[in-house]
Amino acid sequence: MNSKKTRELELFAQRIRLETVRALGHLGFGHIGGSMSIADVLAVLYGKELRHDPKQPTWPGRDWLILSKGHAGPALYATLGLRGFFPLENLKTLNLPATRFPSHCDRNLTPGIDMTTGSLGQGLSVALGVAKAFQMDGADNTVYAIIGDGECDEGQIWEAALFGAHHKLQNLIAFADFNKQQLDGYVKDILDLGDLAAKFSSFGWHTQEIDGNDISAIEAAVQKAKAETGRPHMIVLDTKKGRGCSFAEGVLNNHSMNISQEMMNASMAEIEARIAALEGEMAQ
Ligand SMILES: Cc1ncc(C[n+]2csc(CCOP(=O)(O)OP(=O)(O)O)c2C)c(N)n1
Repeated sequence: MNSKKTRELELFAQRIRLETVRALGHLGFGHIGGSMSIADVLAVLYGKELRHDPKQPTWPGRDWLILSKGHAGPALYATLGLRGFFPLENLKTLNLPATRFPSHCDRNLTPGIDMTTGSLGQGLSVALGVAKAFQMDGADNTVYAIIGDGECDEGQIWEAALFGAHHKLQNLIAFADFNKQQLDGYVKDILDLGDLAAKFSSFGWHTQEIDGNDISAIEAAVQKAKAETGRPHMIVLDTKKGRGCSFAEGVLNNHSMNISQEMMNASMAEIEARIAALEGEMAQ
């Protein structure tokens, strides 16, 4: 899928990265690694798949997104700001006193945030509960959830996995951001997940494993999930923590970093160059 739409989504993902680096850089620190790894899936959701209306954030007909790894809020705020839920300028208050943009997602503060998250392990259960409610109502809303790989060390994830398969919640599409790192090290060293996709399959989920920083692969996987009935969906995203941010990508200690003005400016210049190149390609 190398269509014009895919190019637009690639551009959107770069803009999400740009605004995330700007907001975190303005604050001077924050969760850069796990925000960057999900920029591509956010671009596909908010640029194409997720039914939403920025003017009515709680519109009953909307699809839901629960960002269970709530510390990656800055990437979701950048996405929502770019979609027009609120002025991007507001992200300059990120994590400051009285802000509507705390470091972790809060549904009572930020337009477009569907669940308050930050205590890992809870979001998938809530997403399945919402999906169950839509199923009982015969409603056609889809519930999306993004969980972390470190987060999969939580037992509650596996209770949720049982629940989703038992209730045949085909209206739930979850993504596991398999960036192989968590707060203070590699997931395999802290509590190894083994074959994550095989585990969800054995719990009865429809499961896919894809390059999670490849827009066209994400588009195709969501389409495939939507076509498969009778089971909840887990799309394991093989990603890089810090992806697309030169001071964070490939760095072990990139979970929450101090960010100097120089680091911010250098990273933003690189992302802006990528945006200009994509815009140039699209103009041809
Ligand atoms: C219940 C709970 N335990 C511990 C933490 C502290 N914590 C915050 S982020 C994090 C690592 C999460 O790793 P992962 O889910 O892989 O996120 P990513 O690497 O994608 O940012 C931990 C342990 C928490 N927020 N909630």
